[in-house]
Amino acid sequence: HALDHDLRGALEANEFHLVFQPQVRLDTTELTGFEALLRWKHPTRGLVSPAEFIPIAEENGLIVPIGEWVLRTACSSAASWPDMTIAVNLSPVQFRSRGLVAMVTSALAEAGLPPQRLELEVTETALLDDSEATIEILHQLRGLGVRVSLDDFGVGYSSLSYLRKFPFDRIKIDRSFVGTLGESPESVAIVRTIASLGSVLGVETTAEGVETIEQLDFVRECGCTTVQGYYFGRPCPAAEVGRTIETLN
Ligand code: G
Ligand code: G
Ligand code: MN
Ligand code: NA
Repeated sequence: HALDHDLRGALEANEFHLVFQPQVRLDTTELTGFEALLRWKHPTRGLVSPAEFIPIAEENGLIVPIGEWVLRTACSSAASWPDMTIAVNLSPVQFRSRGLVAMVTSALAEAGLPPQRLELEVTETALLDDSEATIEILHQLRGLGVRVSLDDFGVGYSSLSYLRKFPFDRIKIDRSFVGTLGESPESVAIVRTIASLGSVLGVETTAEGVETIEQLDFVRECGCTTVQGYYFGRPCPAAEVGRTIETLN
């Protein structure tokens, strides 16, 4: 794969950057923090979507150093913001690499970021294989004081059993459900049910991909606690975070 070859030099060549998407509380419409999302500016192809290059980086193992760069960069950016959380995605492959907990500890220390301000997003594919070992690492991460959320909830296989195996701080409802609320009674029922599940379990629920006022009103009425989506803001470069904070507060 051509991208495989090009990815190998991308970190060194400084071709990655992060963008940050706001997350907003539904009861007060206060900004609670941002999710860091990775972008790769390829020298000839231009922006390549993470949906395209992350699977390749997972395959060739580069996701480990790239993921470390993401975490360190995100923590150091967030350290200069007001008291808000920074959410960072972790690949399942990073859980299988040695030294994840030590790396997170060091990233927090180096950035001077209090652990409570870091939230790690894990998809259930991370928990699929070797789940005992992964759950143990999640407990160690939680032991550092960081928050842990279950990302893309509802699109995998046995989501519900993971809620019993580990006390996640947050469930992020996959944007495919929110995006189809207008045409799918199934999506309506699923979003309602996940929001109630979160409220019964005492776990925060974030509705992802909220783009319209109708979707916003619906997920609020369902009892979701936070939203993330184009309605409140697209992912923006670090330099624009300050303005986003001013606009939303
Ligand atoms: O930002 P965008 O919608 O293009 O992201 C596409 C996918 O890439 C999403 O599933 C998102 O979780 C994933 N992604 C974005 N940034 C990162 C990252 O830093 N690490 C990992 N592992 N996945 C990421
Ligand atoms: O899978 P994960 O939740 O980590 O990734 C979030 C992805 O969703 C990012 O790629 C981001 O660009 C995308 N995203 C965020 N908000 C919206 C939205 O309102 N609509 C759509 N279509 N995509 C969104
Ligand atoms: Mn995510
Ligand atoms: Na998601």
